[in-house]
Amino acid sequence: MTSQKKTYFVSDLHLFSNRSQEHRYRDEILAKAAGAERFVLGGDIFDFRWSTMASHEETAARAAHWLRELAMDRPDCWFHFVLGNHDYHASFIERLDHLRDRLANLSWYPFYVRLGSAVFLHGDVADRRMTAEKLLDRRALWLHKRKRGRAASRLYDLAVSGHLHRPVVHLARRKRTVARRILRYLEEIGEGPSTGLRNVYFGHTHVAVSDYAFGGVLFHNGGAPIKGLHFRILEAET
Ligand SMILES: [Mn+2]
Repeated sequence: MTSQKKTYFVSDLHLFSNRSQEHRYRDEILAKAAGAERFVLGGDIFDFRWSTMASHEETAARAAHWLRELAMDRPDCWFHFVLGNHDYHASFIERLDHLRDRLANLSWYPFYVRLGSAVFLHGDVADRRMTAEKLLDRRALWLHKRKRGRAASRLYDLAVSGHLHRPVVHLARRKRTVARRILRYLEEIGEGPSTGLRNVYFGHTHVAVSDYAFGGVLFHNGGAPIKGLHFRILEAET
């Protein structure tokens, strides 16, 4: 891999929610994109569920603006935008085709993107045993999901600042379960190890994982830029 051919992966920025510390990493994202061939944004980049904006329309407009600015600032980098559950909102999805048509370096995908020997996906497929069809059904629940109110949001922030949401027990077992479910899904959609799959990059769980081997594939997760959690921008092997 030459220095001009780098691919980066980031997920779970949860922009527009109180808990996001995306601003601490903005410069790093821009700097890495400057030297990269590709940058995969792996879902929950924007958070419609916990947005502090007045309406979904405003969140969608700001999300589109953020994406457009990023792509225009770094025209030599191709941005692959994969939706997560928190940005799988109708008001935003409506804008994505328009955005892609106007920008030369943006693609978007509802569930995953395959680049060479790697798959990039959000990871909510690992919430339970899931097929592609079940994932579609579950995601449909997010399309018109209402914003959470201010009180719920405040309680959530308190939980976050108290680290109550921190993943705790049986982490090793959890990691294996997540890897197994993702792999089963990938096999079902025809992207399994027999097709040359070597690396899987995912988010959603907010638990940083690197080089976790399962079923002949390596799994990686950059975590999330939320207080108390580990986060990093991953360089991907494709
Ligand atoms: Mn998620």
